Amino acid sequence: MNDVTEALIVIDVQNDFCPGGALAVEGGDEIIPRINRLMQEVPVVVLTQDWHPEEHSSFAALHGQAPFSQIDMPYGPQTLWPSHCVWGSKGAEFHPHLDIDPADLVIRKGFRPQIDSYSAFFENDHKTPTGLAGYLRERGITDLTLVGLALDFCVAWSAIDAVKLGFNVRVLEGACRAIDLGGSLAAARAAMIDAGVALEV
Ligand code: VGL
Ligand code: ZN
Repeated sequence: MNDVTEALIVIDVQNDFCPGGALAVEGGDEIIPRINRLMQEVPVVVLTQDWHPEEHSSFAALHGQAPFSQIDMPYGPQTLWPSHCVWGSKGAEFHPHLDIDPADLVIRKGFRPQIDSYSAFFENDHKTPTGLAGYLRERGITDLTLVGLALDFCVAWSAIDAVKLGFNVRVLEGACRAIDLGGSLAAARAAMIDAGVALEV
């Protein structure tokens, strides 16, 4: 019998999203002690890792454009980022204070050069699956708690996709930090509430 139905999804707690990193999120490292405690409490733990090839199409430098500008990709609008989480680099590693041992699964995303992947479930075309939903369903997981970086991008996109896939989803905002680019935090919070994500402290 399977009585384990809850999983903790820890989004992108990597060096490049923490202070000193290439796409640093303010206070990104402050959430780590709480996440480490949560990993002891929740029976199934999944970590995501943003994992880009050196020439990834979400990198501003590849397009000769300024970071944080936007372009149109075949799959829709795409924000251009400073180069970050290049696979094999220090910046792509999990933050050294994150206790990664309790993790059952590490899922990497964003490894295809031509498409970005904010969500832990689908790439930014909203169609190409990462395989995470199948993994969770096969293990009988119905309830997800999401934490990590960044609240207004990868956490929000993951949470909204998770609801669409039929999971009960809560986001612990106190265990997240946001990039907040041109109102993206307010927009992401509204979109999560609208989708049926429970926002908790
Ligand atoms: C993220 C921008 C680019 C995130 C990843 O983890 O929120 N944001 N790649
Ligand atoms: Zn990325």
